[in-house]
Amino acid sequence: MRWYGPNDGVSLRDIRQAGCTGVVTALHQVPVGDVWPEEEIAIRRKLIENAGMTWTVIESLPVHDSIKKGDEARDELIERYQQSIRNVAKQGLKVITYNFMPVLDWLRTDLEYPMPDGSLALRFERAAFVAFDVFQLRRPGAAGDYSAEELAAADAWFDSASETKREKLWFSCMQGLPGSTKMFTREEVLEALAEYGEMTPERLRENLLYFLNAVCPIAEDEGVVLAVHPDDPPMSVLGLPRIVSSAKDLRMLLQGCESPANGLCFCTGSLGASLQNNVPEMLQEFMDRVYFLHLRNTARDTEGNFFEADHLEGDTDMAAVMQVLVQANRSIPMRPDHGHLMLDDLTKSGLYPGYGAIGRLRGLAELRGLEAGIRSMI
Ligand code: DNO
Repeated sequence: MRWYGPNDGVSLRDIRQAGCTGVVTALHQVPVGDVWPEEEIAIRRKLIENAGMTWTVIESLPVHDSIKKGDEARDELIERYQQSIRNVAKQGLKVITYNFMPVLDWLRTDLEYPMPDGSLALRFERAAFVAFDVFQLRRPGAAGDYSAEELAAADAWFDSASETKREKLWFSCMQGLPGSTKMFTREEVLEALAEYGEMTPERLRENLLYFLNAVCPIAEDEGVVLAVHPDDPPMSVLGLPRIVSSAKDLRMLLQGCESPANGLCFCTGSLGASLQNNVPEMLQEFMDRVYFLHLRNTARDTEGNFFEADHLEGDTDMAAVMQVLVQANRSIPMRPDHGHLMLDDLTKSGLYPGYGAIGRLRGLAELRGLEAGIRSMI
């Protein structure tokens, strides 16, 4: 399971009792772009080992926006990233997860979407998101990025929303980076978006490949691999392109840097939120370069809305995914992702959205049962 560090409301003991042998974590206290100091990596590793588990997967070693934008500071920031790679390798870590989403990481419009059983899920509602962009963030030029129907739906959503609902939308969309309790401000987001200027998918991809071709040789030498997390949601957001959303994107990413250190964090939830993606087929195609797995499920519709369903429900055929994995017979670190907020977690504080203990424990237990069942049949 993912652990956000000593301030996480979920303890290492909880994670161990959920049946985990390994923990996925990051030094969230180190500002994006700074080198991860080896001593701090060692302290974190010891904490986890003292709790009876191992730490081999980092999630995430974030890539600075200068590298994504390809501005004049990028070479210096890439050198620092290379140094962090050396430092984590010295501490025995093996997989470095990162993403190439401009400005924001994953994004939802509702962090407390009620399920029929009273648990709470994460949801992305297209009309609410357009309303956020056009009426709340008031991004310059935002209205021009949407169709007349989308704008009308956003208008209707916003008109009928109570003040509390509007506030919840703002709160959900402005969550800071994972592991941070600080929300973004409107100014920060608008400024960061403006700095991207007229970014095209081609240029963003060039910047990604420039980064990969600079860091993968170091990773290879150090015996570690990189694993890119797909875009979440897998579509252009706030007027900026996203380039890790589809099978075509993944092909270009792997072909553009052929180092074996260039790999994927295959997230069935992020990829599965797009109607274009056949997740089990994609897993089969990219299996050799999958170095880390996020297994979760989404229920989606044709309008671009989705919510996070129970791990074995939703639109991705998780049994088919597990079959591909079992047949590949490789040992790949895996974690359940984004559980529902449920049972005692509903009244607990200090939890990060999607990262309560019990919902993820349920997801993990279901996935392990599915795996055991499939293994017993072959
Ligand atoms: C969401 C996570 C992502 C992921 C990063 C990787 O819960 O899957 O935040 O960790 O995008 O850099």
